[in-house]
Amino acid sequence: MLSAGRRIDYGTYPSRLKDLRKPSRKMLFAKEDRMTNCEKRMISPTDGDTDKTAAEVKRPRIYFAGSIRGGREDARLYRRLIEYLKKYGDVLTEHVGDPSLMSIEEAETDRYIYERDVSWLRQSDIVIAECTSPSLGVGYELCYAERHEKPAHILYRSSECELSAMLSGDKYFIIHSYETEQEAFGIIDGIFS
Ligand code: 6IA
Repeated sequence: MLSAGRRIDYGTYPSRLKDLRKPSRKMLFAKEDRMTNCEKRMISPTDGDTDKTAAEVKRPRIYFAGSIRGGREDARLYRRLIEYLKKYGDVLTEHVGDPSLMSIEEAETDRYIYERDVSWLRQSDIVIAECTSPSLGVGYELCYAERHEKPAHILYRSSECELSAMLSGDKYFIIHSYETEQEAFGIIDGIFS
């Protein structure tokens, strides 16, 4: 029994008592219920993972990058690539494939978008970028991936564009040229198998 007024030194006390300081699962889920989907994605990889099976925890976190302000011609293709990528992991950036993104996200500030996307980049296990439509943001994300040693794959249609030398000349990037969507799916199978 602890005597009244005695201080508990959690550093040396048995781990069962240390656990009293941790939030219960009920508290974690109550907190998650109040969060938006974006905020849920921003919590650290360990938070809230308590109830996940080993298989779920192991699923790679995929950061898919595709042009937004650089041009939305391929938005529907991005969506199909993202759907296909879900076979292999959790795609953190599903919004990149949303054809109505330009109107939905109008309320979000650029600083919010930048900080959220960089947080996802840090949490990701692999970056896959579709680079047919040139985009400053995608170039930035690829450079970030390299600096943080995330495997980074670039897919592009060589018949429609010429990749920047800053990408094609950088040996860090794994570059895949494709022409048809089926070929792109085959490349994704190859990346994850
Ligand atoms: O320079 P770009 O806009 O093309 O850059 C595209 C890349 O930056 C994508 O791979 C995204 O991960 C990221 N990015 C740029 N803008 C956004 C955004 N909202 N939302 C999420 N990710 C973004 C912009 C909305 C606005 C046009 C209304």
